[in-house]
Amino acid sequence: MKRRWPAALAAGLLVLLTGVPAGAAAPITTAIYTADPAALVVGDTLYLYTGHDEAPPGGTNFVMRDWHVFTSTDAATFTDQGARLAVSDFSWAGADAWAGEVERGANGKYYWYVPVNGNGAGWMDIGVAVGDSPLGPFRDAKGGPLVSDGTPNSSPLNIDPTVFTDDDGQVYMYWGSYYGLRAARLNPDMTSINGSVITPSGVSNFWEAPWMFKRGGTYYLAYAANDSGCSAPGYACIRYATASNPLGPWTHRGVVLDQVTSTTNHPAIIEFKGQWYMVYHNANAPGGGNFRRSVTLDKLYWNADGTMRKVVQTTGTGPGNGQPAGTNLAPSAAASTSYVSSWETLGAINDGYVPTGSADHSHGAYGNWNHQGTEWIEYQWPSARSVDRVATYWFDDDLGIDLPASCRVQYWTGGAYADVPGQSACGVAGNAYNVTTFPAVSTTRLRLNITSRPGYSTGVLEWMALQAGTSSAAG
Ligand code: FUB
Repeated sequence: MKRRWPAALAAGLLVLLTGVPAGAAAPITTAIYTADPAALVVGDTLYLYTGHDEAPPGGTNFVMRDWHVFTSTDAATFTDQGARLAVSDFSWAGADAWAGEVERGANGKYYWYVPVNGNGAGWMDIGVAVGDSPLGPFRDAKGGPLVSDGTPNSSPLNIDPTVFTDDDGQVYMYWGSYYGLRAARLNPDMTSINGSVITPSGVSNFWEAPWMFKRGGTYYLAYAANDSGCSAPGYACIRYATASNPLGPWTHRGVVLDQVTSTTNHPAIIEFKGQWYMVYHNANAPGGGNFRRSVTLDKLYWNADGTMRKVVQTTGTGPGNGQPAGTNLAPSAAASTSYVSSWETLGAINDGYVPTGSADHSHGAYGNWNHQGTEWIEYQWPSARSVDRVATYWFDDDLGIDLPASCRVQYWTGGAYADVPGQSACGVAGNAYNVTTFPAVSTTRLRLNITSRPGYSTGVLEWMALQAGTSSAAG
């Protein structure tokens, strides 16, 4: 057995947190502790391959012996298919079932790449198991490590493989930790490296946990970073980079997930049934902690320029604080306005946050102080959307911004703005979602005209545009 990763480094650990903050995402299970998700879609099923935290309460190091598979057909309810791979399946390893990923080979078999603490010289190694289906059964595909400390130009810590198959069939693997990102081509056998291990460039502040995917013609690499620009000391955030070549050079694009309640974090980003998701872990399950983590997921939205919006960590349990049910089309729209104060944030109105009250400025707010009279906010989509209600959560700072006197919903007819016909009263209550309903309109632009009370300006914390005919928050 080789040496263990010291706890303080393993988790970047300086602080133990077990509290569950309001607004934190719900775990896929509370029956066991799970970590380090990888996601795969096969047919109509979303598979999550996770680590399994078994540290005792108050434990100060990872106890991880096996990996579980969870399945879902709606990305809301997950079934634990049990432990489908274990350290004991690798005769040459003895501990530490850390973060793995499954990829389908050209031969139709499923390859599960995992870091384990091998019995030979060095530290963590990467092994690979193979199975005939996404649920296995899996067996060691190689009889020894695919990557070890003996691999030329390997990472200072050979963990966290992410495996990606390009459109031309070439398979790539990225991996590493301790700021040591590495990449290589795999051979068609999926169990050997083709050529040299490279050190990719441009992946700013890389710490560990890479996740590679492609959207359109662009390659994306999300990864855990732990720099002071994104997280408290000892905690990770998730940054990402893009490239036009699968081996880089990469261009850093920013933070896609803020720090969570566990010191570590580990992303998987995937499209399932037309919706993108960020799958990650935190310490939010009852009794959770840095070594008793839980996997969760939240919706991920894109900007028109191909950048990712920062993921909003939600309860995942449906509407909260009076939030109306239904598919909210606002996060996928581009927002604009007649005027926003330079210190306020227009993007707050469609970030999906559930305000705790009209003074809740914690996720920013749209505000137009010191303008008075009528101003507007607007959503625009690249193609027409069918909307039959909006819900407005007003911002009121008890200073210059107050609840409005009135409001009106308008839509773009193709040549001009017009009041949405048949709309119900446009509510101006504080501390609540004000829902305005109307017969469905199909439009590329929706506008909210807001008229202030005399002497005040107006503001909005959240403006939902609900897809016609939807009533489920999961939509
Ligand atoms: O779960 C053990 C390690 O912690 C993983 O390999 C890292 O990604 C971090 O989540």
